[in-house]
This record gives sequence, C-alpha cells and structure tokens, in this order.
Amino acid sequence: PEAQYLDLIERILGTGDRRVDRTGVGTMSVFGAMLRFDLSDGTIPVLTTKKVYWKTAIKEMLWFLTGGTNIRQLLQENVRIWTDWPLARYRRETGEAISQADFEARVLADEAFAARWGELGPVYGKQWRRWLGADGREHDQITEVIRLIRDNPGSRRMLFHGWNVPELPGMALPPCHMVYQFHVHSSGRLNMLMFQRSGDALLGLPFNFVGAAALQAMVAQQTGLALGEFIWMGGDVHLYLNHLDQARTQAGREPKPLPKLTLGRRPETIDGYRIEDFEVTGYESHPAIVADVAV
Ligand code: THF
Repeated sequence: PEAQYLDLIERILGTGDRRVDRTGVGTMSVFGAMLRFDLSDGTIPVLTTKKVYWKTAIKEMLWFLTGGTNIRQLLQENVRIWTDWPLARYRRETGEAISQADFEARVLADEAFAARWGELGPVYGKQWRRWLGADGREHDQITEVIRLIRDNPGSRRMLFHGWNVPELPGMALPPCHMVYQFHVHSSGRLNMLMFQRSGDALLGLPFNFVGAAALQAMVAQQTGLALGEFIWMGGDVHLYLNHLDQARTQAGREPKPLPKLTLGRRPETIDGYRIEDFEVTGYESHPAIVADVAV
C-alpha cells in the first residue's frame, strides 16, 4: 500500500510540471491521483519510509471535530503545525519580528491575544460542525452524516464538504482535503473516499492519510460497521522545490509493514474521543526527514 505513495512521489519527480505556486516557493506538480488503502486488516496508513508523527495528525483531526478554528487549542495539545499562518499574518500586520516560540507562548498565555491573532477563520471545524445556511441555521454535517450512515446505508449522499464558497475569503487557507464521502458495502464494511484539491506530497499527505483513517475508524465504530477501504483522491499533488532531495531519499527507502490501529474505548458520540483512545501498535519506521513547510 505504501508503494502506491512512493510511486506517486516518483511520478511527481519524473513527470511533474514545474510551476510557481501561491507561496512563491515553486513546485513540481501532477494533476489527478488516487491511492487505495485497505483498512480491513486493522492497519492504519502511517507511512514507514519516514517517521510520521501520527499522534499530531490524530490530534489535528480531533481538533477539526471539536469545531475549533483557533490554534490555541492545538498548542494546548502541543501541536504546532498550524502556527505558521497566524504567525505570518501577525508579523505582516504588526511589523513585529516575533519568534515562533514567543508567538506560541503568547497565544497560550493570553486568551484575548489568542482570539485576536490565533484565529484561522471559518476553516474545517466551522464548516464540518456549524456550516451557516443562508437562512441563519447551522448545519452539523458530521452528526448528520453519521445519522445517515446508520439510517440509510445504501445512500449515495453520505458526505460532508468544507468548500463553503461565500466563506472562503475569510479562511487563512481554503480547505485542502475538502470532501469526505462514505459508502457501506453489503458485507458491513465502511469505505471512505476523501478528495483533496491540493496536496503537499512530502509534508501534508502523510498527515492527511493518518487523520482521515482515524476519522474513518471513529465513524465506523460509531455506526457499528467494520472498516473497509480508504480511498484518497488528489487534484494538484505537488512537491515543493525545497523538498525534492528529501523526496528522493524517501522514495529510495524500503517500506516496512504498516502498523495497526485499535480504539481503546467506544465513546457515546463522535465528540467523545480523546488522543488516549488511539493505540497504534507495531509502528517501525525509517528515520525522520526534516523539511520546511511553505506558508
Ligand atoms: N501548507 C503546506 N504548504 N503544506 C501542508 O502540508 C499544509 N497542510 C496544513 C495546511 N497548510 C499546508 C498544515 N499541516 C507539517 C505537517 C502538516 C501541516 C503543516 C506542517 C509539518 O511540518 N510536519 C513535519 C513536522 C511535524 C511536527 O513537528 O510535529 C513532519 O516532518 O511531518 C496540510 O494539511
């Protein structure tokens, strides 16, 4: 299964279109890709060809599920992967040359500062849990999709969506992983397909696979279904030009068996999960690969 990811990396390195992107860093990019991970054997796609911080990725998914949109909650869990965007805005708007560590410390210590500068706008959590309709009603897409999977598993409408067109301008970043669709096979297995319009193949995708698979495991548990396939679909899938050496290193490594995920407890609702509930066993990986995130 991991070989598919490494093939995608090779494809980008070999045939990717070299182009300038939003961040100015530049990328090699392919358009249109699909990976399929069979989760029915209990595995979770935590890539082994580099060290993937799977707890961070699951904490990020749990943060989305809370409906939160402020980095303060993430920092309280020691997750720093979203700091760069508010930090860049703070530096731009105040002209202050604050370090990342000092910025994070202030967000943690000062609630008013966090409300003013730690906010990402109506990103994932807001749209998933409180999508605002034109009539002023809020829609909890997650609760709704779980209800639908339980009540009408043959439905072809079991999905939730992050791309709220009128709210895009207010988001620090428009959603990358934007649609999640569910499917119940007659064998009682829950499949999930995630569409990602834009994917940072080195840094982002390994995190996104873990977060998505964790979500699928939670939804399967909540609906009393077994796990089936996780299907990942990408639009613009790219390697930043300052990630090419790291990507070559990773692509040259031999994958090890994927680890297994078990949920230690069955909470009453999708809102009850904590990071301690996720047990990943048998994770052995090649060494970490360090790379800077493009902001
Ligand atoms: N923007 C870009 N350019 N790449 C992304 O992957 C990305 N994301 C989120 C939003 N915008 C993005 C942020 N997610 C890391 C991982 C995920 C991120 C951002 C950064 C990262 O730096 N990972 C390192 C260190 C992890 C750690 O220290 O905990 C790694 O080695 O994995 C894609 O959703």
